[in-house]
Amino acid sequence: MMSTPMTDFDTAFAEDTYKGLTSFPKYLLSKYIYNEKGDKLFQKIMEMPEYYLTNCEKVIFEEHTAAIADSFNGASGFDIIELGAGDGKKTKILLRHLAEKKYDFTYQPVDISQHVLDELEAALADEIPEVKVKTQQGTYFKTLERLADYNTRKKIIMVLGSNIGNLLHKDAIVFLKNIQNSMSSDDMLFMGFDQKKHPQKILDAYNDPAGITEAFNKNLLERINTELAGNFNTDSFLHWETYDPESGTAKSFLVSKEAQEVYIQKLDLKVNLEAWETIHTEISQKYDDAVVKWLAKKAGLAIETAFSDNENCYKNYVFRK
Ligand code: AVJ
Repeated sequence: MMSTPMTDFDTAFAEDTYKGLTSFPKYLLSKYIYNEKGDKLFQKIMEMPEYYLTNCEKVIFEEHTAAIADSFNGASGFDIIELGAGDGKKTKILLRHLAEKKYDFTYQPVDISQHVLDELEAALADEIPEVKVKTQQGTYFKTLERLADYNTRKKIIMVLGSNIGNLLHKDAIVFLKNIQNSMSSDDMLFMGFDQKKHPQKILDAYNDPAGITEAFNKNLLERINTELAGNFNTDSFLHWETYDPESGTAKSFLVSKEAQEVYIQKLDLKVNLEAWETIHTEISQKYDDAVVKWLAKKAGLAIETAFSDNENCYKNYVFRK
């Protein structure tokens, strides 16, 4: 007899997990990696030598600080709205310059977590007290809508870290369109896109020998265990990374090393995995100018200029409506 599928879920995490593990092929959504432990593991990833993205973007900020500030064209004052600010390490380089040159601006980091914002605000008050900070707690798009309503100054919307790379192109276009909607003709979008490069360098960034990325990926299973009362044995899964140089898509998988049955109590769900069956967990898209131009166009945006490191490893693009 077929068991009745569950239809009422307590949380989006429960619902998305149910959907992903009853699909074929199986998948889980990478956004759920980021609980407290996932955040810490991502911090560690950003410090690994293999994870070149963070350093490349930092180099761009260091080497092109003045040119980036100039590109904002903000003589009559502007507000920097940063979506997903984190610890603001890279942004601080720019903020310091803007403060020194006495630009008339505010810095408005947006994050879902008030805790993250409080820490960032305290750090900025300590390190660059001249910067006017106005934290914005909330989801990206609710906040952007709110700001579009009452903010009359020029907005520079910043999204760093190639965070867009977790989205399939069709979802990236929706993401960009949402931002575009909140922009007036004077506003700008400043956004980081990791670039196509030697495939081995990409594979190494997502498959470090210390196993930090593996732990990060497996945190999805641990989160199911703790929040949904699952009994995944994380040792029975391999972390596996692929990169397709044609599409520019890096993909993370958890591969079941053996046939197994997992039970997730809060979903009342038995999950059967064959030996070597996969659970797809994350994409990390790599781009080139043509693809970025195409995505932007689809979203009603145009590339104004771009900043890059010497090896074109990573690029920050400036878009206008
Ligand atoms: C935060 C989405 C930019 O895909 O490069 C790092 C997340 N995953 N290592 C990325 C991540 C595995 C990261 N982003």
